[in-house]
Amino acid sequence: MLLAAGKGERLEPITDTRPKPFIPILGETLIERTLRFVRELLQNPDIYVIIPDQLEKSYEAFFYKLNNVRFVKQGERKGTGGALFYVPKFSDDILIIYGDIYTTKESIEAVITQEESAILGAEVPNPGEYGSLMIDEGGYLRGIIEKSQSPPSNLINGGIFKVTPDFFEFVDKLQISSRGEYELTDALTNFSRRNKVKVVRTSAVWKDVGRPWDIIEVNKTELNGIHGSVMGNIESNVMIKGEVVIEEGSIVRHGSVIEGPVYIGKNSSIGPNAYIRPYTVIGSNSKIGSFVEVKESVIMENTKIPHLSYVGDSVIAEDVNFGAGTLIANLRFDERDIYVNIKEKRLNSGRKKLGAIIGAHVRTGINVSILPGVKIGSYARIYPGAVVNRDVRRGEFFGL
Ligand code: TTP
Repeated sequence: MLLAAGKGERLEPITDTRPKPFIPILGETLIERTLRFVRELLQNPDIYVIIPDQLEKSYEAFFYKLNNVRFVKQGERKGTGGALFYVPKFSDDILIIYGDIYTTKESIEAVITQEESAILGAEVPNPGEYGSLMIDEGGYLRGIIEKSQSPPSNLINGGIFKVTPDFFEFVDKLQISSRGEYELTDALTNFSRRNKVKVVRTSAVWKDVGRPWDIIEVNKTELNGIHGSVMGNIESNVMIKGEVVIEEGSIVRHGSVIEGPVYIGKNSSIGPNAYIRPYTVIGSNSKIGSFVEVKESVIMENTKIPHLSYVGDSVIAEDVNFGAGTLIANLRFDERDIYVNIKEKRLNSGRKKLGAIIGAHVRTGINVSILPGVKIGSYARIYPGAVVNRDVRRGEFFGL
């Protein structure tokens, strides 16, 4: 059972046009990657994907492309526990996975292969920011404490659980929490008082993809594991160094330099004379044109950056078009950490290098400059020559 009905507000403007689990991880999406692991680990599982009740057209297009899954719409009851009110009752064990978790296949396997109910405990340096796990001497769950100043362990709720069908009795009894949601973790805490829930510890890579720069980081992790393979067409006088994947139908035109690890999706065009630096992911049907430099960025499908641009440490959603000479700054003069506005708060990204977060269908005119940590809402238009020094709202015409 995959939970995919969250709002993903912290990931806006990227989640304005795509559900959070459809964040690209190289050529796949987060949810496709998890589904692939589950199908490799279990024989013919029944897979339920919990999706929002009201689906925008752009969301429908993503969800309904998933094959061999059953969709369950989450009605009005909010929260991770709220999602479970809408699923049918089962008589088998149930594996529940949050749709926004990036981890290894081995972490999922470690939960699945437990004889008894189990929860993944992910080791993180900052457990107080998550639901931290109270664990007894035998290694069993005693409870989950949300966002505690003195977390009981450095293991947190890893968003992967295996439970017996009677877990749903505890879901049915859920009360609304102080933050106005029905919390799956409350049901688990109550379930763990009557049932043994093994804590499966993992120190493997684990991340909930919640903030825009997480998109860069999880892709970076994935890129560290790739083996180069070139299926596309490479013109003469192109230099490719390190591990670079270039999918079918793509072309790298003469004079371009690609320094891996880099992933280039299907039917994209690079160059002539483009410079693609490490930890770049370019989606399918995109174009990176002449004298364009891209570094440590995730550029989604159908996006065109055709002439004379610099893109560093940025996330650019689908169907964006940059005017010639659009430049993204990724470093402050004082070299301090870059902050980003997230749900009305200014959050430290922890990165000294961070460019822009640009929503789908944005158009920039020629010679636009975009400052570090800026978010540009989907469908916005940026007037030629503008200096984008603040966040731009969805559909706004900036710089006139
Ligand atoms: P969260 O990350 O807690 O919530 P969210 O996805 O709404 O993100 P944000 O805080 O940025 O708005 O959700 C954890 C997982 O549970 C995630 O995969 C989405 C899923 N979920 C539901 O299916 N239904 C819900 O009502 C909520 C809140 C989350």
